[in-house]
Amino acid sequence: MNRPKILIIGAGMVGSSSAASIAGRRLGEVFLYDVDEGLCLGRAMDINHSLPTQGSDSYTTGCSRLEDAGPADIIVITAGLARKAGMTRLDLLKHNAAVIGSLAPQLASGSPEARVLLITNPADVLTWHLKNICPDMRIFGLGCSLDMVRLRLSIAQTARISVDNVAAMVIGTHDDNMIPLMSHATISGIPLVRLLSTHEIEKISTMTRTAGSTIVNLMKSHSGHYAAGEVIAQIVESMAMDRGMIFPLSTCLKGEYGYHDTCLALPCVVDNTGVRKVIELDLNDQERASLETCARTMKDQISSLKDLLLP
Ligand code: 2OP
Repeated sequence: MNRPKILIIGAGMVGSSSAASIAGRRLGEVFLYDVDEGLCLGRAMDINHSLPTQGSDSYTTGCSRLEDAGPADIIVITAGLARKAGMTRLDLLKHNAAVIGSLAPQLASGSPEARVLLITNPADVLTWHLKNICPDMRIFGLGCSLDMVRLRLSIAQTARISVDNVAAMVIGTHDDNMIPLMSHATISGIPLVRLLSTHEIEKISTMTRTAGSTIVNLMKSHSGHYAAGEVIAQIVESMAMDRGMIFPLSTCLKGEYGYHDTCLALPCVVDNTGVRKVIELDLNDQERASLETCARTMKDQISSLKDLLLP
């Protein structure tokens, strides 16, 4: 990809944090779209003012009409309501499904070749929704990528080891059912189970699952955005620079792990084609059962979505 055009949809906190991090990493030409013209123009100006200190000339252009951005190589969708205290991600489904549905035709006609990363919650079922409307587009969701970073951090802090030496994976769905794969986590190749106690490992797993809700409950009317922005920028970097990094993105499965016509977060190799491959892990019986719980939850969410979409 030659200096890709990266379109961020939604200039809220997650969208603008992502745009700032993508521009700071010099990944391409950034467009920040929002229906609120003042918001996207102001955020773009603020982001651009930060770039000289980072040696970056990946300028951000604010736009309130999607057509002004032109065809994009990479699209990040953050538009929609964010979670507030007391809300589940599913509470957002009705409103955000309508937002995604209204964007879909313009994305399909304006940027049919784009790799589309969907962030808006509930992200797994909305990934299914968008892929269902635009089956020929390369669409995937954030999945458990943010949760994976939270897990790595928690392991590093507990073991008092640099996070650079921690490898860990979270799969399933970006909700309370997510599966931190503690049996697969390693520190410099040494299985975590040999370095930390069962109690410590259970505590890390719980902290990972509850981190997003903890932030929302602390801030009441806001959810986290700094970490999401950085993780999104890293995924975009893997596409823009063809790095082949591995993230647990949510993709619509075609038989992987035995599932069809549903979206689950599983380890994906991300390169300039988008998701090159879903990696099949050897799961133990408990992990397999937990993945089945995620799959059942997704099935219910897809049914709820279909009911909502009935005329
Ligand atoms: C998070 O996990 C709100 O889903 C978002 O922080």
